[in-house]
Amino acid sequence: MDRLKKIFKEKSDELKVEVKSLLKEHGGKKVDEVTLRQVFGGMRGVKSMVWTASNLDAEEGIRFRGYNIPQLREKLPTRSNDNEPLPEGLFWLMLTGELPEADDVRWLSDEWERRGAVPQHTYDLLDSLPDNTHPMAQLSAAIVSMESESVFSARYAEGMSKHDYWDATYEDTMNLVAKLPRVAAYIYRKSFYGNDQINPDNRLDWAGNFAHQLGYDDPKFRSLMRLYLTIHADHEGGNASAHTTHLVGSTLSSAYLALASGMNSLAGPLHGLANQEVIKFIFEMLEELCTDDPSKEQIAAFVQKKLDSGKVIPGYGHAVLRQPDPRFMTQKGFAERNIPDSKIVNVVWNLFEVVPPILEGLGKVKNPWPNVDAHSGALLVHFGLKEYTYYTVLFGVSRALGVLVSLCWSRVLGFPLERPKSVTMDWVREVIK
Ligand code: CMX
Repeated sequence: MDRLKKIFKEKSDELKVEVKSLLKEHGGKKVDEVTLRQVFGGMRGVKSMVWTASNLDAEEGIRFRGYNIPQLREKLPTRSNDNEPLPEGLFWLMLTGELPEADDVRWLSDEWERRGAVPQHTYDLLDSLPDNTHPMAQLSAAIVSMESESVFSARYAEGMSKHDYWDATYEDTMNLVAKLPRVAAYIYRKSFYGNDQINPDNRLDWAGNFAHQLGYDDPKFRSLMRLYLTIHADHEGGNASAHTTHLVGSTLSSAYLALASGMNSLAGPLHGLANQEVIKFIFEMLEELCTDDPSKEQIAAFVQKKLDSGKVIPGYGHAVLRQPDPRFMTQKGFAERNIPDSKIVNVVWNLFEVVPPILEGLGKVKNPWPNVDAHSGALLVHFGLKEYTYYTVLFGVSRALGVLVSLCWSRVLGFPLERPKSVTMDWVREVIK
């Protein structure tokens, strides 16, 4: 048993005992009430699942196993000559609850490198798709095609005991996370660089190697990728990509099928696809105004025009957060430290000043502040990655870390099939009488 799996097993054995006795003694305790507004309104705030890896507070933002993003930047191991955290470290923390040592993270980088080979049929499948297939559809298809490698599905077919589900899911998780950067980079080079593929450089870490395979060897871009793939990894369990992965995984679908479903959910414009929509919005604005340095008045007028035409302002608002997203602020900090004079980044900062009062003025938007997607595209454009239809794939590679860790926890704790209750309009009419 490898060192990470061993720690995970020990931690989960402890938690299993706690959950069992907790449910025995307090299983009937009421923890929530649900209003009709919540039933009609996308189940906002309804407490309905346990998510070990992270927790989202409306005011404070995300904490991973209790650590906020500034603390992660301080405490997670980094690569020499870089200050940004390695996503390997966050994966370790989310899975075990313990901060890893530099040696643990090196081991994990090597382990993912060892497991990273992608089956030829996945490349063949990607090559067979029409050129206009959106990169997120390609990612989803590629992940489904790799299901042929699923340890869980193979062992299940052989009659695996339910006590071993967690082990097979851990193996699938490690293999899938290891393969994702290779597959994602392949999609990028195939879609935008005539299928001119770049071989992995196995001396690099998971994120650095991903940047390299995309074709970007600027050390600052690698640094950005380490930070980017860390901060997008998890946002508790209720967001659409996490919840979808959780729901599909609860049927005992393999990690491959569950993650592909989560990626399909991330691909919607109200969720992860907002990162492409933000930069599209900015490009449209710059083109219409014939400038790369619009004034705040010009930005305000353009934003108002979009709202008047019945559109949302992408990158703004959130279903839970009620403050500027710390993930936005973290990316802003990266830009301030590394590329303070970037024109496109300055447009994002001006939008940050202009958009919130306009949204507040509508009187209905619960959170007028920027979310994670408001900043990421401008950083990528600055480094030359301008193909914005690809942006959500980067988000997806990162999000895989959190949702797959949580799938491991769901399997080890033996969470059952998820099956909430729906109601009819007749029931609603009856209940309000
Ligand atoms: N621009 C314009 N209107 C907005 C808005 C925005 N950015 N955010 C919310 N609103 C509107 C809603 O459309 C809704 O209008 P109606 O009552 O006319 O339908 C009203 O304000 C109330 O919505 P809310 O309760 O504040 O927000 P929700 O929890 O329903 O939705 C979200 C949250 C993110 C879908 C919404 O803010 C939005 O559409 N934002 C733009 C898309 C975006 O950036 N998504 C990425 C989120 C982060 C992520 O998952 O990656």
